[in-house]
Amino acid sequence: MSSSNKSLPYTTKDVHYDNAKFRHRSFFKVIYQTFFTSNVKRTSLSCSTGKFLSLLLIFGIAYLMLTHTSPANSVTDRLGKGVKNSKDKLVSYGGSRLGKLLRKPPRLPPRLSPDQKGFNNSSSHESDNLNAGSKWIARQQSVKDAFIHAWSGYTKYAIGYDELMPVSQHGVDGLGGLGATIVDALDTAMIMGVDEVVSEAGSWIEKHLLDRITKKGQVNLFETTIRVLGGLLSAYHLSGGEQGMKLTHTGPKPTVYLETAKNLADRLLSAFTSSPTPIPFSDVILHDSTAHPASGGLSSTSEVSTLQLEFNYLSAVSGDPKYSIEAMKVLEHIKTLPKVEGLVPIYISPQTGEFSGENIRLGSRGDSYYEYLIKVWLQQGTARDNNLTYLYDMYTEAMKGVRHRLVQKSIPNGLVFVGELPYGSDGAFSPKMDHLVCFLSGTLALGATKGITKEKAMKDNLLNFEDLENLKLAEDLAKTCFEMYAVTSTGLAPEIAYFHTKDFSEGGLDGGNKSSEYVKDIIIKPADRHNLLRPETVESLFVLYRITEDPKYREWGWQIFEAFEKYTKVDTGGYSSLDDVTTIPPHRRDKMETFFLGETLKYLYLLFADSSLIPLDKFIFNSEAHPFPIKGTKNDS
Ligand code: DMJ
Repeated sequence: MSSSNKSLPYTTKDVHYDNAKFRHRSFFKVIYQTFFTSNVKRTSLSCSTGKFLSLLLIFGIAYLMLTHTSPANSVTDRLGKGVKNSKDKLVSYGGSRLGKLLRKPPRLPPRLSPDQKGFNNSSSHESDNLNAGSKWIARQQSVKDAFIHAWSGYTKYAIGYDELMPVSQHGVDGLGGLGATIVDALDTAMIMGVDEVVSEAGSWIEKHLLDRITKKGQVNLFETTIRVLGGLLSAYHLSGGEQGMKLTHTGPKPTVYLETAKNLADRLLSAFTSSPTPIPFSDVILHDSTAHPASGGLSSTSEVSTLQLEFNYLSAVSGDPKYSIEAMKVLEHIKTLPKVEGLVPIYISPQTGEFSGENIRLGSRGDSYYEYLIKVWLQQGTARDNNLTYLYDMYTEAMKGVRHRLVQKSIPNGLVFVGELPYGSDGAFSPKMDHLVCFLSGTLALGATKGITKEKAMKDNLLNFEDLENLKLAEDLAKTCFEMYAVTSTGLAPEIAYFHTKDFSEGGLDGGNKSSEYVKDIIIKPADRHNLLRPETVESLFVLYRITEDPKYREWGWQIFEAFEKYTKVDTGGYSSLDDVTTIPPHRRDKMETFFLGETLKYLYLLFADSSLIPLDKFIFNSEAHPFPIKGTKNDS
């Protein structure tokens, strides 16, 4: 695939950007070069008509120079100053009416975000590359605009609350009241270079978060770890902590993020230490550092196994091993439990340490167990091969199990999907796939090449049979996840889809887009038609684009982004989840989930960015898209 990509219209190289093309040249240099370095021009100067026309041209240009006032700051700058939507991009250039008539917009370089600087265009198809590069830079800018619009709604109506209700213009504390949107969004703002948001979010954290942590009540261990602890830790690294990247020069000192993270984690540790087994309780009372099981007593398998990247990284940067030790006990314990070809039930008991029930799926409550097996191993970097190989083995076995037990193809058009075993290994297969399962495509690709491109991995002979199988499944699954969007009237995926198979069919429940080739393959039940602005598909498109360099993943991501813009954007600020993606106009649910800023927009931005921004062989993204450096790598991008 990747070798053939070389001849496609755009590859990662195409986003390389030759800033020299737009280097500033002075007015006099332009005139000099125009009239005294070209033979043709010299000839024209030698006849009197030519001289007259030349003088006219010089006066014309001089007139424009004098009447010209600089355009308002660049789009990037204006966005940084709070411009809220693309309509506001129409700016007045000033000057006289004649000037306006004569003047073309100056050919200025697009303002580059930190990541876009230093591109080096060495391709022979320079202008094609430049066009393709400009196209993706413009699209990246649109995602940044969307982020600023989302943030502006949140700050207007919900600052300090966990989430924004953009339609009713309220805030709501659905995650325990730690201002989750602020912490989840912070590193996205750093990556996008939106300094105003970095500074606003950073100072809110500095002023309020510690106080909230010491006073608030019940929080969910998993949600608080991936969103708040994860967000603080990546902000610590990206703002220069641990000699990290220093993507930003604004906001508080990195140690503010680290100290807040430590205080929070010290309280979260009670979920581990109060449990009679290595499986933590699901809920923590922050103000008194106590913990208890969820009602019903069980923890979700994905929740207890999706804490380790965060706790490991905190141990690494704080120098205190206690966080890592407690979190890793969970995986060491799960290693000893019986499984079905590496697949595990979605519930586990903190009281007994055993799995509970037989329901096996890679959707809700199961998903990130599989994600963290490989990511925690990858996080070890250079220490991978002498440490934690059991995680790699568990992952490899589980993915074989997925391919053997859970993967089927739809009819009539053969979309590859991952179904469920709700009654365990001996029960019937269910052709149900949560949108959440779409994370798997990216994880499979990452696990196969360990973050380098497929082309390089193939050239260096690094892919074994399992890797190739997993990569193939990753690509097939990404297609299916994309078609889950394309098959609906709105172009947005439902929360859950069913697939038409020889054993399962239900008429009249299609997504509404009759022109989709897959309208008969994908079944959407009325109760599953909502869309929560989830990230999993664009997350996988981002990873697959980085690994395969196939531009179709970028085009798919753009199509999804446009649908979000069209149907979920709320004019007054923010984006809203939807009740039904199969009807137009879709009814809005009035909720902007924190992961829309923390994950969805971040992954879209990175999908359109140069691959040197947060490279996948140097960073590992936690389940909420917060990047942590891989051990032993130097992150100087
Ligand atoms: C996020 O909070 C995380 O990605 C989590 O692991 C699963 N679900 C949501 C987004 O859909």
